[in-house]
Amino acid sequence: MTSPGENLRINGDRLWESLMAMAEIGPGIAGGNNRQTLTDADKQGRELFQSWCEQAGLSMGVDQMGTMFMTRPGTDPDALPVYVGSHLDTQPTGGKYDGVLGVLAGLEVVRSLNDLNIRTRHPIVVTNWTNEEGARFAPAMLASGVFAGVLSQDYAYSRQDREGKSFGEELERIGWRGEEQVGARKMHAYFEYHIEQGPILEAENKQIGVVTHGQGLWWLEFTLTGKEAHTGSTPMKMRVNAGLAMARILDMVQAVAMEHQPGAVGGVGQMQFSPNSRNVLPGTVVFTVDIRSPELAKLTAMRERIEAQAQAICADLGVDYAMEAVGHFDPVTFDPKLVARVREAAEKLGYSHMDIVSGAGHDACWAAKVAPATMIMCPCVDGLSHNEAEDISKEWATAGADVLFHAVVETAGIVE
Ligand code: HGY
Ligand code: MN
Ligand code: MN
Repeated sequence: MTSPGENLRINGDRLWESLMAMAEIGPGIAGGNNRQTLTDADKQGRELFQSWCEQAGLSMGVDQMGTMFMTRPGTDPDALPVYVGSHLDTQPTGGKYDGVLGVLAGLEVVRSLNDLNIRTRHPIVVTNWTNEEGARFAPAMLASGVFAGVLSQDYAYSRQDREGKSFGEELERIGWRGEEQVGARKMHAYFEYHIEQGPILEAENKQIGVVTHGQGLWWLEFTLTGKEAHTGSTPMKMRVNAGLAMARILDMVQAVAMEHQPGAVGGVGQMQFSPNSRNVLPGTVVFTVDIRSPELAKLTAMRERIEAQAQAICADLGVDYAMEAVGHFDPVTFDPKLVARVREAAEKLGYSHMDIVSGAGHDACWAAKVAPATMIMCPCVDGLSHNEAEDISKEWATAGADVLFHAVVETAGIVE
């Protein structure tokens, strides 16, 4: 005798079609996506997602950070909702699946519940968090950080992109500043399904990542000030070379991360030279160091070492040094009960699985501060992400969404 919901499966073809349709919006130049937060492409993606949700009978709420909450009612009006979500915004050269898979798999869970005419006690809320990537407006996970009460809404609204446009202005411009107070919503539980964005699951030939923890992160933005001068006629001993200081800091960050192995990473993805002219030594160099570890002690030690050595490098070269932490969260332990539920769902469905620590940051890392939260992961080809060539199979996408379906429904409670 099977228990209710024993054989729940989502419609993998429908999920895949939705992923491909969303990928049409904000196309990249190499097969991926450039649907950066609060751009017209993001607006288009939101509208498409909203239309799909309304076709599935969901009602929409939007908070003052633009986060979209799409609700399927439960039978118990007093029961807190089960949230399931991720993000639709992408990197400038992002893939089709990072974030999008989790939002559209959440919608697929609702579509499948509708097909099967299943009612749940707790409502289910499919969520699209604003600005998870932090590519246009640092830090990453901005809206979920405000929702969790870690970042202020004023700070978030003040964040500027490289053209000097602010988050608040751009949110108004695309017409997605909602009325709801951010963080007023209370969650019974939060689930996020996401591609691994790393090589482990594929290498271990596992279909499901049971995510037990998320590594912690610092984003340290350095502003180094040298002296603009001619690259040809300025003698070497007269140079105040901010570019050289940056190069030595980058090399030092690599060394510090390698000294803290295993379980530590460090690098730089973004830098700006000014005036950025071929034959002018830079006046200023701005770049962000991204360091991460699942171990808080290692993360703290790396930050301290990098700050001390960067100051010494700049002093040695006569370069002026300033540093601002523009992103941070401690390592996260996801809710053991929900983690066990994900593991049991994978087991019951016959999917191979392994416990894993998330290398990337996710909105679940902030949601975990205000509710029991956990994640599910699927493999991605060569572990590649934040690259337009990011790729997954329909089978991988479907398996993880099936596990999400079981975990969400078991948490929301089926009503006979
Ligand atoms: O930076 C991160 O880990 C995420 O992709 N925003
Ligand atoms: Mn993501
Ligand atoms: Mn990402």
